[in-house]
Amino acid sequence: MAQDGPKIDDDAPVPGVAPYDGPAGGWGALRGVAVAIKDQMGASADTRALLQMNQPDGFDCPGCAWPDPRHTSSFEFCENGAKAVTWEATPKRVDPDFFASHSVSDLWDWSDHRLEDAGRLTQPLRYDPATDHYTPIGWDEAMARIGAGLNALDHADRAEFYCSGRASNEAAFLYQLFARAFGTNNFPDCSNMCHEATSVGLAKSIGLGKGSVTLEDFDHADAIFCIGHNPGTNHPRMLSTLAAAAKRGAPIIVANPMRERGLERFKSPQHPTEMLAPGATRLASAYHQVRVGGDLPMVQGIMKALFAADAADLAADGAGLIDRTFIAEHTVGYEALRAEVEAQDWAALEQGSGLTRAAMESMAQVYAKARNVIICYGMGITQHRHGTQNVQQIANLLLLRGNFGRPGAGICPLRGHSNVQGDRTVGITEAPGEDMLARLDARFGITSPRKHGHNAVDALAAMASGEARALIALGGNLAVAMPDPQACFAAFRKLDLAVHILTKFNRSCLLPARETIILPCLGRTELDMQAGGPQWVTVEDSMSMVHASRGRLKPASDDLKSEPAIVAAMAKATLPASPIDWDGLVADYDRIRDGIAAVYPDFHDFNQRVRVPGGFRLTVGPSQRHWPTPDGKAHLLTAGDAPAQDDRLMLATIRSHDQYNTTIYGLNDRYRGITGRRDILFMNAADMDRLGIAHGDRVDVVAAPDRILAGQTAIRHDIAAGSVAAYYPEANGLLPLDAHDRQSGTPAYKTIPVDIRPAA
Ligand SMILES: Nc1nc2c(c(=O)[nH]1)N[C@H]1C(S)=C(S)[C@@H](COP(=O)(O)OP(=O)(O)OC[C@H]3O[C@@H](n4cnc5c(=O)[nH]c(N)nc54)[C@H](O)[C@@H]3O)O[C@H]1N2
Ligand SMILES: Nc1nc2c(c(=O)[nH]1)N[C@H]1C(S)=C(S)[C@@H](COP(=O)(O)OP(=O)(O)OC[C@H]3O[C@@H](n4cnc5c(=O)[nH]c(N)nc54)[C@H](O)[C@@H]3O)O[C@H]1N2
Ligand SMILES: [Mo]
Repeated sequence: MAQDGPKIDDDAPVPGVAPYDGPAGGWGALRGVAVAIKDQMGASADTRALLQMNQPDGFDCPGCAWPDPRHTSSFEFCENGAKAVTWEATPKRVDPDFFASHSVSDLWDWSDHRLEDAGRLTQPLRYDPATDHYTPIGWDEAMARIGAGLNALDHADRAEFYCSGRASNEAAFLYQLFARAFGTNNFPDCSNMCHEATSVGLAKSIGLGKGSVTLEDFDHADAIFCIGHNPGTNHPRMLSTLAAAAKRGAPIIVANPMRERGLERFKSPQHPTEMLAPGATRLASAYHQVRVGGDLPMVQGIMKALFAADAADLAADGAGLIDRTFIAEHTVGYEALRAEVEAQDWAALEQGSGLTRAAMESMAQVYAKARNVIICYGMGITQHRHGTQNVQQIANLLLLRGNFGRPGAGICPLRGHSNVQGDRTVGITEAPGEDMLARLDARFGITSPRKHGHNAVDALAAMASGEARALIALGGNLAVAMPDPQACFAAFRKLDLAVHILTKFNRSCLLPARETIILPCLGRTELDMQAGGPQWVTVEDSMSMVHASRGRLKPASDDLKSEPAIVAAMAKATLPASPIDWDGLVADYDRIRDGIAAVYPDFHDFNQRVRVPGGFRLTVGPSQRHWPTPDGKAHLLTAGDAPAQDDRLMLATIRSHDQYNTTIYGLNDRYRGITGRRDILFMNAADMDRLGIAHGDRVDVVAAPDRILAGQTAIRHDIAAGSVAAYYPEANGLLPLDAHDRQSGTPAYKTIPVDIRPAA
């Protein structure tokens, strides 16, 4: 029977560390919401916003990209969605007094939590190097300075246009139009740090870098695999879906180095009867603690066992376990894949994955027994040097039994930001196709650059070398989100122009360029009033559903603008001779949507179709067994070189339950038993014993002589041997900028070889 928490009873107590025995969800989640409301909204909380979340006529929750059930109007409760919303709808403000009393140097010493907790931005700001303070500036002057700064560049490619994944389709589309009209395809994007391995990997294997399943498919799956993601914290609404599958007896197979409560047990805060009953729904039917970075050999092991079972079945006059009709009709590459997998040696697969052969065989058995299988995965798969190969081996496993294009089967990458997928769909890409550019040019009368631009790693490298001189950031906290703060912070400080379009002040704003401007924008929850009346926006979830989002709250200040309005104002100030009617587009977002439809045929009749409650689904070829690859086939792809074995411990950076990426809501990580602190290094008991480290010892985590995360508290945790984990972003200094997946550029945030030694 699975053990439910770290076994630390024999150890001396460590402050803020105690096993968490409850299920995911449950009363703890309800208390979490109450705390978020009290901390952020105060006693006179206006909680109406929470009730409009994910309603057909409300706003899309900015918390994650998990889809909404299509045909319910009941309130979908989610603790972390509530945190995201209260964080945005808080009455706290950073106003001119705040910036008059705190210099940039003072604020540098504030924690990331304290910086954002100070409240919402209220007006445009400009950094004054003479006083080291931000001071208010009017919108017109801000725009004039941005226009002048961009026009002072000797080439458009010296500007980087970063996009974080909360921007709506409308904002993102205008943003790429502006950057391309200006003359560059430099689009570093948060997706580059996240699911780029999916975009690149799946595009080559099934022809489309997106998931193939819908939410309804989960009702028909005979088995679900959850590899490298932590839904209890990062996609809490997914737990209802998993619980429903578990209740009807579908096995849920987990592969994760850490025992995550949200994959083990769940009590739905949605159901009063469940809340009052003892116990909880058990989720994982089997939990395999793969070692950090061990997924590629694990999936190869599952395939090896499948091929062996297939051969045995054929020998016994069975029909075999491989879907040969599907393979013949729909795929290429079968023989090469089978040869590569069969050539693997079990001892190496066991060592690489940290799992026994029997464990991998049991996974293969569940996989082969189920008619329809969904495999879900997250950052535990993508954020590795072999992220693209990891993704492709998962696709291989599914293809071998034809698990695409029928109900209850398919691949399910769990996207991060609520519109990260949509932003890419509507043009935020450094490598645009010719068709799209031609249609963009025809519609808007511009000549887009054809030269491909920078992704996030390229952009930071260009900023560090001095090649890039300007950065415009539509949301996010790029300097903190990227690896290698040593290099990234310096790169930011070298810029001539930095513009941050944000709801909240963050550390990236504390790295001033020669000219630094902060533009405060409306958030998802707020009413967006333009010349043509109230506007709404659209987003695309993880399952390619496009739907509307309508904010209704009074904006945090009268001096905020919407993201589309800000982008249009920057464009007008930078490109006074532009043929584009920027004001017209912003007056009525239907016109932006008509533009999207003109450039992307899949958005035909966009304005009509998105007005249907629940929206519509974009074309996902692989869901219909249509493979938009050059040869029209799905590709079984070999992995090539295996991840290099490293005798050192492998560190993964992870999110706590109280954080949203670089936004730190609080210092607890409830499901992992951590309260009030983040200086934790999660370790395996055997590793600690071997290294002579006791529970609660202060240690330094050493990736290289100049890459040390000092003064962490090592704790015994239920994590795979050879693996350690620490929180992001604190641990980002351990990772150099060039440690990334060669094919997709995704930073290897979850394969950082380290040594642990007593704190200096
Ligand atoms: N509340 C909240 N919600 C969020 C976010 C947030 O920060 N807070 N972030 C959003 C974003 S942008 C994203 S991308 C998603 C992220 O959602 P997830 O993909 O769940 O992200 P992580 O917390 O980074 O890592 C998830 C899991 O990967 C496991 N893991 C680490 N290394 C490995 C490995 O080598 N192999 C395997 N199999 N597993 C491994 C960890 O133990 C952890 O359970 O969530 C989104 N939703
Ligand atoms: N070590 C390590 N590093 C990682 C990761 C990891 O797992 N480990 N994960 C990576 C991943 S998956 C991602 S996606 C990136 C995230 O990278 P980013 O997307 O750049 O970072 P966020 O922390 O999500 O951005 C937070 C800021 O967004 C602003 N914001 C919030 N809402 C809005 C809005 O509606 N509009 C605008 N304009 N601004 C808004 C707020 O001002 C806030 O300060 O980090 C990556 N970095
Ligand atoms: Mo992400």
